[in-house]
Amino acid sequence: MFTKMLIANRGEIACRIIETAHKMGVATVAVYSDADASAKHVMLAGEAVRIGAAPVGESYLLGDRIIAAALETGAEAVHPGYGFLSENPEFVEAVEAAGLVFIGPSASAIRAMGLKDAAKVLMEAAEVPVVPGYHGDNQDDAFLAAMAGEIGYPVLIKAVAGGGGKGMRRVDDSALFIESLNAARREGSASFGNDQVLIEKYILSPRHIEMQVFGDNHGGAVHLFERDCSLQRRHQKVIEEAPAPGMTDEMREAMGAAAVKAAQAIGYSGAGTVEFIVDGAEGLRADGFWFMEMNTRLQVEHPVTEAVTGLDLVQLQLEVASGGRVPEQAAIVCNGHAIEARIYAEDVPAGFLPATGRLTVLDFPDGVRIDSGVRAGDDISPYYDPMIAKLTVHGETRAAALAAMQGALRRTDIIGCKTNVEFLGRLVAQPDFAAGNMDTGLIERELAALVAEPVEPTGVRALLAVAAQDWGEGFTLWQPLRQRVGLDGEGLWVQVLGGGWFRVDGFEVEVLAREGAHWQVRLGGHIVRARVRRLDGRVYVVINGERFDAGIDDPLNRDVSVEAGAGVLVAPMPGLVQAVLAAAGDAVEAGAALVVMEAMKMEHTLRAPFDGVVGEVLASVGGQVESGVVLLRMEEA
Ligand code: MV4
Repeated sequence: MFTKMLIANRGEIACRIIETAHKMGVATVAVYSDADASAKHVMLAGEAVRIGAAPVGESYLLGDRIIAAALETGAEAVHPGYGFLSENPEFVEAVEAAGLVFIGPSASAIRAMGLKDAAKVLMEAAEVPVVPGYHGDNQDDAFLAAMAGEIGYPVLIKAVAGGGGKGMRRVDDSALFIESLNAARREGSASFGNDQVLIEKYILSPRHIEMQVFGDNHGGAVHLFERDCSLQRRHQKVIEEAPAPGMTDEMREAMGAAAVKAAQAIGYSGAGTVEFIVDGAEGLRADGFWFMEMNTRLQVEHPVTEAVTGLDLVQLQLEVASGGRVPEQAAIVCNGHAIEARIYAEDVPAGFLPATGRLTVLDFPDGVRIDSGVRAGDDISPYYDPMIAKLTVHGETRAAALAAMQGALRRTDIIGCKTNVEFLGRLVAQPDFAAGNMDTGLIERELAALVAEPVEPTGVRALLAVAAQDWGEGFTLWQPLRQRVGLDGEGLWVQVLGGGWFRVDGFEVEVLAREGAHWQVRLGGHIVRARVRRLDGRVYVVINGERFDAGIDDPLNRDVSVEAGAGVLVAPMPGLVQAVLAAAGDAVEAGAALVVMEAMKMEHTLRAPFDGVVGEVLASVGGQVESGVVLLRMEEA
C-alpha cells in the first residue's frame, strides 16, 4: 500500500477520499485554489499545496502543477476523484511518466471508451448488447439517411464525441433527417471538435441503469450490482438508487455479465461504471438493455453501492491500484435498498439556476450518510459545482429507504443559500417515483407540481410573527405584552397571552414545546412540528419540509412600524393603569417594574426590557386604556 497519496480534487469527493486514506493509514496531500484556502478538504488532509487561482482552468485542471505538488510532497499516487482530470488520458500518462501511480484505469482504457462509435464497435465484439443502429465510418448524408430509414423512426443522431446530452438530435420523420444531422454535426464540432455521428433507434421511455464494475491488474473483473439513475434533469442526475426498481435476478445476471465483459474487453483496472439504457415502457427484461457508455472513474453516486454492498469503493480502488485483487464475485452481495439525493445550491423556481451564498446554518439529521465538502459558515462560490451534499439512506426495502429519505430531507436545515431540498422532498413523494415507475422524462413531465410554490398552511404568517420576536426562553417576559411585528413591510400585532399562547391579529398560536429550533405548535386547531429560526434579520419556519420565511422589519425604523420595538411598552389588554413607577429620565435596570395595569381582576406588571433610560411616559394613573396603547417608551442607556 502507498504511504502517501495526493488527491487531485476538491469538495466532497476529496473529503471522501481523504477519510478512507486515513482509515487505511495512507497519508494525504490536498491541492487547493485560492478560493479553497480554508476549505474542508484542505483542513482534513495531512498536507496541502496551493496550485493556483480560483477558476478551474487556473488550478484544478492544471495537471503539471498537480504532479509537481505530488513530487514535492513525496506522494506516490494520485487519486483524481471525479470530474476535472479524472478521465483525461494525457493526465494519466503524465502521472505515470512522473513515476507516480494513477488511481484509476490506464490511459488506453479511457481512450477506448472516449468515442461512442469506437466504443460500440468494441462492445459488439465483446458480445455486449448495443442499441441497434449505425456506428460506422461512412458519414455520407444520403447513406446515413438510408440507415435511419432502415433502423426505423424515431431515430437518435448522436455526435460520437458527445456527452451530457450535447450533440444529440431525435428525429421523428425522414423529412427532418438532414436538418437534424447537420445540427448534430455542428454541435459535435463546436463542443468536441468532432463532427462524426452515429444513428440509433430512439428508445421512447428510457431508463438509465448502470453497473458498477471493478477490475484489477491481474485480469480480474467483477460487478457490484446496478444503480438506477433515471431521475435526471437536463442530463444531471438528481436521485440514484440501488437496486433498480423491478430488477429481476435474471436481468441482473445478464447485465452484470455484460458489464464485466465490457470491462475485460478494455483491460479495465479500478472503479468504473457501465451505463445501460433500458426501455422502461416494456418493463425490465433480461434481453432489454443496451450499452450506452462507460464512465472510467469513481462516480458521484458510488455511496448507494457502498450502502448495499457494505464495501468501501475508495479502499478497493487503493488496493487494486497497489497491486491487489478484486474480491470474488460470489462474495459481493446486495443488502436492502439505498437511495442518494444530491442537494444543490440552486434556485429551483427560477429554473434551477445555481445559487451562491454563505451557509450560515448547515444541519443534517443523524442516522443518514452525508457526503459534503462544506461546513456551516462556508461559502458556495460561483467557481465550482454547486453541490452542497449527498444524502444517502439505506433501508431493508425500497419503501423503508424512501421513508427514511423523506424524513431526512425534512430534517435537513440549510440557511444562507437557496437549495433544492424541498424539490427533492416532493420528488421522493411523487407517486410514480414512489411506485418505481420512472424514466428519464419523469422530472420534466411533473415539473409544474415539483416546483410550485408551497401552499401556505393556515397560520404560518402568525407563527413567523411570533418567531420574529425574541421572546426569551419559556416566554416569561419583560417585554410589553403586545408588540407590533413587521414582516416584509406588513405590520402584525402579536399579543402575548401567557403560557406559550399568542394571538396574532386575532389568530391564536400556542407554542406547546421548544427544543432549540424545534417547536411544537398549535396553529388554528392543528398541532404541527416546525423548525424555527431567527437569523440575520430574517425569520425561517419549516413545516412538513416546506420552507417559509420573511424579513423582519427593523423596529427602530419608524417608517415601517411606529409602535414596534422592544423599548415600547404597550397595554397588553384593555384595562386600568394602577401605578406608574418611573418618570422620564429615570435610569432603570432590565426587569424593573415600570407600569402596573389591572385587567379582568388581574394585575399585570410591565417591566423594563433592558438597562436604559425612561423616555416618554404616556400612561397616567387611573387611566383606562385600550389594548395596544403605548404606555411608555424606553431608550438604550
Ligand atoms: C438515448 C436515448 C434514447 N434512445 N439513446 C442521453 C445522454 C446520453 N448519455 C444518452 N442519452 C440518451 N440516449 C437512444 N437510442 C435517450 C437518452 C436520454 C437519456 C439517457 C439517460 C439518462 C437521461 C436521458 C435523458 C434524455 C435522453
